[in-house]
This record gives sequence, C-alpha cells and structure tokens, in this order.
Amino acid sequence: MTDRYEQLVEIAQALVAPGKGILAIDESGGTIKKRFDSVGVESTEANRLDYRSMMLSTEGLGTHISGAILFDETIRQQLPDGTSLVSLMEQAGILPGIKVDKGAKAMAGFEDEKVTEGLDGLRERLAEYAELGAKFAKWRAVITIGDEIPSRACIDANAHALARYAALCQEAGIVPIVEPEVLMDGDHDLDTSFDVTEATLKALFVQLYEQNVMLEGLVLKASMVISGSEAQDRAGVEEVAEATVDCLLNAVPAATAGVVFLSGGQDDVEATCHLDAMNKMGDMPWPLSFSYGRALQAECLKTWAADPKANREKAQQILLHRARMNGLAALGEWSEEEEN
Ligand code: 5MM
Repeated sequence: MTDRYEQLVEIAQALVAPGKGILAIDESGGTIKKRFDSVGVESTEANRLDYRSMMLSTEGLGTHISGAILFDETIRQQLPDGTSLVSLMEQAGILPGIKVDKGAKAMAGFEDEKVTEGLDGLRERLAEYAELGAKFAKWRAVITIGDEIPSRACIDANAHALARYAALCQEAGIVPIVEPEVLMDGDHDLDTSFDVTEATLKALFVQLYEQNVMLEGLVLKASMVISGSEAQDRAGVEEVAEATVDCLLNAVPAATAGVVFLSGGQDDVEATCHLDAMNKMGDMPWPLSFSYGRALQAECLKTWAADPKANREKAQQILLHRARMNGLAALGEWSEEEEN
C-alpha cells in the first residue's frame, strides 16, 4: 500500500468517525447572498468572514464535526489577528475541505436539466488547495425530477464529471466527496425518488469504477429517498429511512468509506430524525452520517443576523446543539428529549 492510499483512507475514515459529521458552509456567492438576504444581512466579504469564522470558532465543535466544506474565498480568509480560518479549524480538530465545482449549469439540448462544470484546470486548482491545507473536496451534481426528466444523458454526464473530479482529487492526495443531489423539489412520490436516486447512484459507481477511483478513499454525499416537497401524502420517517437504506444497499459498494447526507431543504429536526432512524435500523456496510448545510445553519444564521456582536455566543450554542444532535443521530442515539 502506498503512502497516498493510506493517507486517503485515513482522511476518509476521519470524516465519518463515529458520532461525527460534516458542516457544509461552502455556499457560493449567489447562494450566500440569498441566505443573507433572507435574514436582512448584506453579503459583503467582511460579513461572510464574520459569520463563518463565528461558526468555526465555536468551542467544542470538533467533538461532533469532523470537517467543514469551505468556499474558495473562505479557505483564503484570515481573522483580523492574522490567524487563517484553516489554522482555526486545525486547532479545533476540524478537517478543512473545499468545494471545487464551478456550479450546475444549464445542460445544452436538455431543457430544465443541469450539468456541473469545473473540470478545466482542476488539477492545478487542487494542487493549490492542498497547499492551502485542504484535506478533502466536494463536487455537487444536481438531478431534477420532473416531466420526463431526468434524462439518461443528464445522469450519465454528471456521473462522468463526478468520477473525473474524484480521480483528480485522489491523484492530489485529497479525499473526494461525490454529491449527486436528487432534488426534493416537485410533487413526486417516494417510489419516483427511489428510482431516480438508484439510477443516479448506479451510474455514478460504474463511472467511479471505470475511472479507477479508490472507494476506500471516497465519501458519498447522498440525498435521502424522500417524497417531493409539494407531494400530497408525504412519506413518514420510517418509510424515508427504509427506502433510503434499501436504495443505498442496492447501489453503493460496501468498500465506500462512508455515506453522508445533505439536508436538501428538510427542516433541522426532520433531517436529524431521518438520519437517526436509519442508524437505528442496525449495522450497515458503511457509516451513515451528515453533511448538512441548511439543517445545521438555519437557526444559527437567524440568531447571529439579529445582532452579530451581541448574539455571537448564542448563535454558537445553537450550532453546537444541532451538531451534537446530528452526532447522536449518526450513532442512532438521538431522541426527541435530547432537543430540550
Ligand atoms: C452549503 O450549500 C452548498 C453550496 O451550494 P451552492 O453551490 O449552490 O452555493 C451545497 O452544495 C450543500 O453542500 C449541499 O447542497 C447540502 O446542503 P443542504 O443545505 O442541502 O444540507
């Protein structure tokens, strides 16, 4: 076994260590503006630094958070005293990660479908991110459910790009997180979500195999199998948990280092509850944990935005609480009582 292989396996396992998960704070410029707009904060570089450094300075966060995914701007930022956010994270025992995709763009010839871009120059960008301290990376593909979509072409194009990205990451000694997000938007039922997620994951793992990606040094960031947000009779917690685990068992090789979920628009406690229900189902071939953005940040953001200076510690406590709740869910040890 080579040093690089061992290093990748070690990082991947650390990301999904028992009771730990990932904090996704890699919103691109447009998305963070949307989030800040919703709480009446101007999206300036200083405000983004204040907000994200507030979260990363939360005392004890490293007990439940293994790594945080940063945006290009964030991985280069420093506190006024010159401490970089990366060293802040290292001191807290939180692995620095970086979003390296350039966003999901309209797919030519396929109305309402997207393909994620960012492969050009990726080898060079990864080398720089490794220098800056990144230990893992993330690339998100977006699969939309709708009338006659997703198309096979959309699934395959995204799977191919995800696998090429993953191979380049491993070459650079960076653990790839592959995120093929099947969107919750729409009125589709659970079975449709299952079928699309299964087809997407199967296509992805074929590409990962063909492009020589080592699964022991890779983490899958998956969407849960869940009813569309506008569906009439939305499936309950047990149904979502069972369908998601069933789908993963059908499509994800056991060698994969771990599976972390995105929250995708679920509310905070709902996302925790679903993860917990899956882990209560018993032993799985891979650890099942979280890599939530909105479901970890929503309350923290609101509290911070109301008064960034006065509410700093309060916002940190809220983030720490959600991180602890999800850490328990990653062990299947969460219960409603823990929320109080
Ligand atoms: C934090 O949001 C991430 C960045 O999104 P954009 O590239 O659209 O700005 C996003 O990739 C996120 O990591 C995942 O969607 C999971 O976040 P949620 O909020 O769904 O848990």
